[in-house]
Amino acid sequence: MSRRLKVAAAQMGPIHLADSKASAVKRMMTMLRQAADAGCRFVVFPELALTTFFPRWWMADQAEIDRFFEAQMPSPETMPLFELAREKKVGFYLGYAELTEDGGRTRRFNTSILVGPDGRIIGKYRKVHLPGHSDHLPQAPFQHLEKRYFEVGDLGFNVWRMFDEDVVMGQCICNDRRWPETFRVMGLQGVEMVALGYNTPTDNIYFHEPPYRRVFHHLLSVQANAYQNGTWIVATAKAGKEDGFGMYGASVIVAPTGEIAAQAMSEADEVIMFDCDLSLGESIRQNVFNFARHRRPEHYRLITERAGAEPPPPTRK
Ligand code: CDT
Repeated sequence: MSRRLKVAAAQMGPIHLADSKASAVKRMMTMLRQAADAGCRFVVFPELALTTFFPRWWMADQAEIDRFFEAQMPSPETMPLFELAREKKVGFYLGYAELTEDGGRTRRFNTSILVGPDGRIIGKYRKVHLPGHSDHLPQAPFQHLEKRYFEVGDLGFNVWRMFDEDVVMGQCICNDRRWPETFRVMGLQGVEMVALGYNTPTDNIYFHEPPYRRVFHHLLSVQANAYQNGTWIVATAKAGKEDGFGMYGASVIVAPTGEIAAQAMSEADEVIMFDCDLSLGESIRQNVFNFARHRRPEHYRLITERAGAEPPPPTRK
């Protein structure tokens, strides 16, 4: 019998600083209903889906920063989303800012969760590849302060079994998609589908890049990683202009062949869907990317031993 999972990427348009978490949840519920009514059983929402992309703002007051974080999940604001998903028997991925007490220490992570169709949290991921900077750059057109507001995730890249089909599901967040290690670690656990949410500014604050090239790099990353690991990838943006600061859309459902099965057309709330055949990745994982037969880990030691590049000494002084 064929194993299939109809999934949706529920792209969100902008969430402004003044918008409440409850209003974001209401928008997500509208999209979850739309996806469920069309037969989807899994919905992927964006990274930091409850608030504006707050790392663009420099804030010094910890109480002000913590307004963007959740100390519990489900939280009072997100509970209606969990209840609706349970009623519709739809699983989902949700990104949010997590605040947790750990041995008397308050810790903050950029986090995502997988929620099963029974409304229970199956798996948690804390973002490993935090982009941006931690210092104040008031001259920049906007900032990217993830390194200031979050710790590096401590849970690694895991996979979980989901749904009656026992889909091997993985998750990661935004900048993680640019790093092949993210997907290879999940690939080595037999991943069949990866859920990921993102917030990617249309402009680069470090050097000039035309916006089309930023979208190209996003698509290049998810398409290549889907193919090289024989996995479906559902990548969902928060997009549009938040208080005037642009983020691109281009949410996509990518097949294990690397081909785009569905792509968002807007930078607003938009649901895209695809009925994913889970056997599609098998021929790739059993042939060209049969890891057990073809990988040579004895030649990959530098990948875990070294973070930065160290070129050999120059030949000419
Ligand atoms: N949220 C997030 O991780 N954004 C980053 C911006 C980096 S700019 C190259 C991203 O990788 O999309």
